Amino acid sequence: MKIITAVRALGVRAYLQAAILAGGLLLAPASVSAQTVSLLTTAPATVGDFAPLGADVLTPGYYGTAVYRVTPGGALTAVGAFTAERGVTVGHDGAFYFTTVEGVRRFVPASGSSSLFASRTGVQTGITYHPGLNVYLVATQSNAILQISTSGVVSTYFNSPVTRAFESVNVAPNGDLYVVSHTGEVDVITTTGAPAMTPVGRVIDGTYDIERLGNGDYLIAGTSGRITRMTPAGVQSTFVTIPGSGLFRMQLINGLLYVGTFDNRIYTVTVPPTTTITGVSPASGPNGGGYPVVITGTNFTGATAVTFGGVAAASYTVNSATQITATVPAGTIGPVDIAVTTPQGTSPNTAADDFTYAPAPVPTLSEWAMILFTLTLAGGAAMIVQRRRMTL
Ligand SMILES: [Ca+2]
Ligand SMILES: [Ca+2]
Repeated sequence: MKIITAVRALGVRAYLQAAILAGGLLLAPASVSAQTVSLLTTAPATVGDFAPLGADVLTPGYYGTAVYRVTPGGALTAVGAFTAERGVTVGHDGAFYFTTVEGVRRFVPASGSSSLFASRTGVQTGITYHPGLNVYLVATQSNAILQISTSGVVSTYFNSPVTRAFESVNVAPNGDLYVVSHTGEVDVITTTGAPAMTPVGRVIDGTYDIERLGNGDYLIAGTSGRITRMTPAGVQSTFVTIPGSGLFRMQLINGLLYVGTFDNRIYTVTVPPTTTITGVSPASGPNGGGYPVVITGTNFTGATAVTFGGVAAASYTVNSATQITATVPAGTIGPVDIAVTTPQGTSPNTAADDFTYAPAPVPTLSEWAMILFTLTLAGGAAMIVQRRRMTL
């Protein structure tokens, strides 16, 4: 197995700094950002997208005469004798659904049998099953995204108001769609109510596929061989470059990014750990700030920023990879989102990172009683002083 390791410039610097600090001991810091690219196998044909089958993956031979099953060790076997196209997804019934020139074909690996599930030409590109909508969504390399019911009825789900060549459609954890066009545009389409599209950004590359990291950043496969990382705000960087003649489809499966190239190779790429917030204690406090809160989560090592509603924490200490103590900055009354930024990215916005600024505290009834008692004592003392003065 050929191993190529791509270490980003940031990772090299951090590694060297750690080596110098350690007095020459080669200790890699936990914050090193690097993707390891490994050649898994070479297929008889260019392969399309990937779907998990236990620890293995299934992938269509694009214009080949079979679909392939590949083990984690790279052993490849032909398992379905039909001509598939680019897309595959695990379906509502656990079977596999492939796009083909004649429509969507349902395949059951255990029996090796396949049948035409939905007859429709022009659905050669990406397919995904949306559990919330209980339909299959199919890109058409045009402005349209089709939906297919679980009984195989095809209709239009969405038509873009601007020119697109939708190539790969995928479902985010919140149920929204993230879509890439062959011409590089990345869009989010909301699925609650009437679908509505918001552009995220565009890569200058031919593009067949998109994926999403745990922190919400997108990975876009380019025909140049480059995988571009794009934040939800559209900021781009190079994630990794794969050798060979350009990238076709890719899929995150079992913590690895499976990538197919036009020269029939299948690579796996490691993905960075995700920074997430799982809890904040206390989850509310006075809006004046200046007190500590404990933030728990994952992969906090090397944190470079902690923010409350976009405002930097007054100070913070990374106690461990899973805990940060931050001093709350002043804010306006109401809820805000806490975010932690590390070399792996910024934590995604979830309910677990919510913090509420409350009004400055007013004394409780018992506190009022204490204040009254203190004032009475002070008043009494003042009267005694006065009397003594009068008697002198
Ligand atoms: Ca994919
Ligand atoms: Ca939140």
